[in-house]
Amino acid sequence: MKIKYFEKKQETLEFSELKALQTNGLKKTLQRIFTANGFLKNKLALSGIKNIETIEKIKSVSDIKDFSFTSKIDLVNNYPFGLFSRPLSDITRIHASSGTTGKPIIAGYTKNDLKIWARLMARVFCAVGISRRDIGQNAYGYGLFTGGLGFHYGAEKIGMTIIPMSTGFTERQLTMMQDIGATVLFCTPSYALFLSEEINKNITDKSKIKLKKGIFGAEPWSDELRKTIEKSLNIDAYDIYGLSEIMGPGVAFECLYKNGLHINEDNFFAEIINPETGQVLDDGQTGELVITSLNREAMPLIRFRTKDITRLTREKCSCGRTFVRMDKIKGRTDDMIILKGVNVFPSQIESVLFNYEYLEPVYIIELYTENLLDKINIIIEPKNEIFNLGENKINEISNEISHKIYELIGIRAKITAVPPKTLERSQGKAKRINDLRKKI
Ligand code: DLL
Repeated sequence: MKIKYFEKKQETLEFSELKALQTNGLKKTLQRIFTANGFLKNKLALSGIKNIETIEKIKSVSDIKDFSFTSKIDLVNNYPFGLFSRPLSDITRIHASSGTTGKPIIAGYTKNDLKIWARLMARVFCAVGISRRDIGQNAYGYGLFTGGLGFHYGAEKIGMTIIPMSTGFTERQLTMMQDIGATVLFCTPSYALFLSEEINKNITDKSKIKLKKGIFGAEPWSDELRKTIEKSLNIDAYDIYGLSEIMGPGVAFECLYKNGLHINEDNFFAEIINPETGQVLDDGQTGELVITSLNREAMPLIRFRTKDITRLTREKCSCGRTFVRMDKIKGRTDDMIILKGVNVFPSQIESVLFNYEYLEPVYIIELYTENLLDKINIIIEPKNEIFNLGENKINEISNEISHKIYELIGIRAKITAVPPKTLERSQGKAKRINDLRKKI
């Protein structure tokens, strides 16, 4: 495998060099927050940072474990600019996210923040072997969502040809893909899947599709979905992670080895905590990812609780990057389903369903109440050839799937099969859960 880096020195730092850099970044970040004199400064006071001298005394970035967390609710309560550490005149761009709670949050960037973001995205492209000779079809949404512009400026940084498609207009996506000859695709995994269905349905001469790779993220997706996308588009698919509060896409990324996502640790300090107690967990233990930004100017955040569930490993990666790796995100604490004491993430159900070749790779998890008990109904779409075999066959496969889910995950689920192409295909982040439970 040919390993490429955008910034080899930073991406392969020795552990001690990295820690020194992070400690320095943390101190600068705290000074920025302190000088800005806003909501976050008051929060720092609760963590014992009452003056500049206490910041100077910090010995190591891991001293941060005694600081209090920042949460999405802090951003919501201080909407729109309360967490900015710079005056509006220094802010070059605004992004926003409505997130899962529906309440908006605003993210601000200085000119320098945007420069760093483009560099970190350039690292992502180099890590998966994308170069200036590639043509990128960018089907992430352009606008307030960080996906479109985040990918766009990273692509320009390495000098590839970028097609700013944004999301939707699927027919036009296919036309441009063929006419311009896109070699790489950027979008959510669920949209990649939809595009692959449309390509296979509408384009008979597959030689017109030049795609080789795709970088997909912004929502949880299983390795089984990766395999499905790779097979149907005949490409290599890589995962990318990020969130508006911290920057956008490019916080963490997969390399050619597809063996966990490298966190851009010279810019972000990552911890895993027990989401219930807030206690820091060791590498290898699964919990909630907490991120501290080390270089952000406009909106630096200390110990931001992402609600994303993963674990970290420092085992050496064959690509030579020394940045810590996180597992593919298992799900969000918000999306965790608790049924009769069993904790389940949609991605676990997905990993069972997508093993069945006779199912379309789409599903909805419906939660409902029956006789005061929470129940789960998984809506699946068998492929045409199976669906047409009639009720007995549908019952047979439904029982088989229900049994497999019980065996692997430990929950008894009702399975409902609907005719092919019934379920909505997603163009952005897929909505997997439909919660019909009666709230008491
Ligand atoms: O989704 C940023 C992004 C754009 C990432 C394009 C990757 C590609 P938000 O809209 O603020 O930002 O949503 C952030 O999305 O906390 C996760 O729950 C989820 N998420 C993002 N990437 C992944 C991923 C963008 N690779 C929230 N796997 C995060 C699983 C992801 N979940």
